Amino acid sequence: MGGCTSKDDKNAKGDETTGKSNEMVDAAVLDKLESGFKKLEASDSKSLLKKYLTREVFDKLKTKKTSFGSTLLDVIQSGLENHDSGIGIYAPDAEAYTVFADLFDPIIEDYHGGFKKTDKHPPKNWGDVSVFGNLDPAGEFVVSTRVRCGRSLEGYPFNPCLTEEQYKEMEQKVSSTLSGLEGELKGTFYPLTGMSKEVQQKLIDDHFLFKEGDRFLQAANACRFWPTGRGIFHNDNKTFLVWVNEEDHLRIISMQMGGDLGQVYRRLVTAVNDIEKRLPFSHHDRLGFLTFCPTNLGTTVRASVHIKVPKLASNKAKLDEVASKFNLQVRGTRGEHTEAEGGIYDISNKRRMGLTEFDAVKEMYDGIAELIKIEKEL
Ligand code: ADP
Ligand code: DAR
Repeated sequence: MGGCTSKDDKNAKGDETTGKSNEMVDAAVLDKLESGFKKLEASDSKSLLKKYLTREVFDKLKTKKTSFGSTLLDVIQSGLENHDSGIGIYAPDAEAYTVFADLFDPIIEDYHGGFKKTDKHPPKNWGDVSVFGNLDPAGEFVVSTRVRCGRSLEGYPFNPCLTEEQYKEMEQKVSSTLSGLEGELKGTFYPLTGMSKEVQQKLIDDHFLFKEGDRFLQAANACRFWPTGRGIFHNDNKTFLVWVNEEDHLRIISMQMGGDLGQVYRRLVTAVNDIEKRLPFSHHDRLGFLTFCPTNLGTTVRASVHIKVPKLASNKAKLDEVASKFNLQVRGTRGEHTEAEGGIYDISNKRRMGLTEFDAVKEMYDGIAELIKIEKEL
């Protein structure tokens, strides 16, 4: 149940200055919220939604709406339907971060290692791109390296509030912009509409394309009109890719086999700087670059390796414990909410806010180097 209305209705629905709708939250939404809240409270969910959605916060926020018409239900329905969520909330539009700040701020502080509601994310800073070398020159542990960031197009809300027309408009805007990229970044846009299931599955299996039917995104109303407006741009050797309208408007990705984080990082920085000259991105003075999920705000950067550390991984709890000491997050081979296949783990920086792009990648670089050192000593 998406509460969003198109921006054009904003004048009828919301106040231009406060960004809040003066329309009441309807009874059906309030009923759904109340029953979902009670079920979550009674569950053994470990989500940050459960941890921070107290009865007091719930009662304070349940009658609020953004100028897009987004309600608390639009924010929390994924976590209400998936008690195994890690986080459980998404922002249906950028204003939600302000209107529902009493819930977003403690979750942001918890996830990003202490980014308080009074903190301000630092300006974009890619740092000295020559600093990072190869994490594993001998190729003993690291299978492949990837660095990605998310970007939202200015003037468009997030998935739950997008109209079918907007999806088509964004796809057209992005694909024509990316067609102007030169050199190593030169490539082709492939719409998901019309892509054969075989080609799609091969791209997913090779870790180039996002998986389909993510239940967390579906429950967040992020998959409406699928596959309209969705697609992937990539260069010939698939070391530079851009996802269009999966979870975020854009995921800009650099990746290659082996452990040369320096080359991967330099490629990403060149690409983002180039695209940024052609497309205006949504940026918030305090939260940094805006994304659908609060875990990706700020730098939006996730730098990861596909890595085999068989001794450390013989005890998964130990691997998680050691990784978290270096602010690293362990995922399965196919990414979030998946298991390792053939002993390959996706390990990346966890923090994305309250530090620069350079710092986020350095945290991964230093942490992975430590993991490899520990693995060698076992
Ligand atoms: P993200 O949110 O960064 O896109 P996901 O967890 O959704 O991450 O993973 C997206 C895809 O990227 C998955 O197929 C995953 O296997 C792949 N991936 C992540 N890191 C690497 C890596 N270092 N090498 C190869 N593929 C990777
Ligand atoms: N389904 C969400 C995912 C949280 C972080 N990952 C993102 N945004 N892809 C959860 O709460 O588990």
